[in-house]
Amino acid sequence: MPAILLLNGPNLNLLGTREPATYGSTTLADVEVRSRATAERLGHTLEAFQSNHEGALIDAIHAAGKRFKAGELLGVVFNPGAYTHTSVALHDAIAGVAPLPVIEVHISNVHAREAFRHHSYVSPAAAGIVVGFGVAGYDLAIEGLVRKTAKA
Ligand code: CA2
Repeated sequence: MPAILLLNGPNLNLLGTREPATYGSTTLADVEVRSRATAERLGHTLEAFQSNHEGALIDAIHAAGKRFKAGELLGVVFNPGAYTHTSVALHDAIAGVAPLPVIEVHISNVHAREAFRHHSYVSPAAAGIVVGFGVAGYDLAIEGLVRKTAKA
């Protein structure tokens, strides 16, 4: 069974250590453990990568595209953090490896926050979007990815 890649962008390594009112008190390590359990329950392995660097995230998406082509990867669950609202380069990276399915996740409801969080450069290239369910959104995104890619 192909693997699922869980990708997290800038500052998400701080999850569970600050701003609990917005992001909760679960750490990124906890999220990765829970996501792995969800993926395995659905018959997939999970690989996790976090970076604070835009180029490293782009490289990870390019590598995921190659592995998707080789049949080794089902898709990507991606929280691009603040790069969501700034990065044409991430948009182009995801569009450039189509049809690799990328599910965009946001822990908080970005639409209920500051106006600068309302626009996403990633969303037009994403296969699906999960917003505002707290860290449970990662599990919902894994489930959505598996359902979306299920062979009839
Ligand atoms: O709601 C989300 O998941 C976000 O992608 C999180 C980003 C934010 O810039 C987006 O607008 C929405 C911020 C990630 C920073 O995470 C932290 C977690 C704990 C403490 C400090 C930062």
